[in-house]
Amino acid sequence: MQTLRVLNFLSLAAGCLGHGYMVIPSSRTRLGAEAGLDTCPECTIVEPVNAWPDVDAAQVGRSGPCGYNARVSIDYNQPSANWGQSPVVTYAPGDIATVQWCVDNNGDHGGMFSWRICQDQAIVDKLLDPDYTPTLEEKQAAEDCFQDGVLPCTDVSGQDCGYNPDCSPGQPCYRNDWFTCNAFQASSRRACQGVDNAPLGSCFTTIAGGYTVTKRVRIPNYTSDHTILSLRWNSFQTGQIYNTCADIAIRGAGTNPPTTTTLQTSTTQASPGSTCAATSQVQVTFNQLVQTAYGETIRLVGSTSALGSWDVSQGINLSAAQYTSSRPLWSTTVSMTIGAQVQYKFVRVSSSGSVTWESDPNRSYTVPSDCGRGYTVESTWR
Ligand SMILES: [Cu+2]
Repeated sequence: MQTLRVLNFLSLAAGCLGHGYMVIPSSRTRLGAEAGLDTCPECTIVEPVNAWPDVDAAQVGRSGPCGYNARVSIDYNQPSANWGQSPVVTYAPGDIATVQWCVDNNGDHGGMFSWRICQDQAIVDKLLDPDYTPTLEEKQAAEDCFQDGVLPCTDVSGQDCGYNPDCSPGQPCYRNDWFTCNAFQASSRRACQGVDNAPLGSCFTTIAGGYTVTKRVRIPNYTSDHTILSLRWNSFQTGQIYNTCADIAIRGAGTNPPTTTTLQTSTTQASPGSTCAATSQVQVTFNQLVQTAYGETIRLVGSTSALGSWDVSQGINLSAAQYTSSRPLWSTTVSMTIGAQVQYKFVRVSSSGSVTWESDPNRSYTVPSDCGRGYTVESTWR
């Protein structure tokens, strides 16, 4: 295995093995991985390019705003049976949305990233036709539109919007409308993994495990029944850019399907939200990545009566309906009271009934107070 890794390493001109991709909302690349078609979602990359210090300079070529994964020859700028046919989430204009990407432990190159929406439907439509592969010119035109549609960090009140510590005043990267990773060489909380400081494995990558990178963006006052949210990450360490995208809708107010937040941000994410009654319930989905043997089940047990009051026999069984070898997902959705503060753990129950608890400390979660939405908590067995 070690020999194989060295050979792989030498065969890559830029010499790095893993990078990053959008996970929330669910990107075309994530869907490609979950469908088993993309064996390295974090490897959707455009290189070699000038990625730093001028973060706008590079042409995107075949990568377009949605990315091209050369490892598996998938062009994510074109919808397929598994992605791109319909929105994965509906936002309302002006919504504050929690968004997240995942950086691989072996390719955390630092730098800066931006979240973008192109407000020209005719341009975006080129990326929404399953029977059409956009040309290089159309991909670049789309990328230019997305760059004009950066969702500034500074549009979300209370959000820290810093300057990249690897960029000096006067350089084109010295801007805080984009989001920044931490200093590439920082001794603690380094580079992009330092943004959330989440544990290794807090999101899925194929090479060395991922770290979440979570931010909030303001959805523009623009409506579309089907458009695209694009993430662009310009790496500081290497001449590489990573583009990924998700299919979204922006319309009206009200009918929002579940959107997702993560454990790492849930306590700071509680927005004032709508004027729902204090006793209102919201649907919270718990997604737990845990490898299990045949006959084992995973159960959610916690401090509230809905979670069994720490009695394993009263806990909630998770479903393995979405479990695959590449993504061992156990999941359940629970109705919870807004604002409630809960502590919980997952337990593994063997076919004989013996119980294994997760390690300490207890997990904690504050149910957000915006009752118009559902929420998802992503975690990995520990
Ligand atoms: Cu890389």
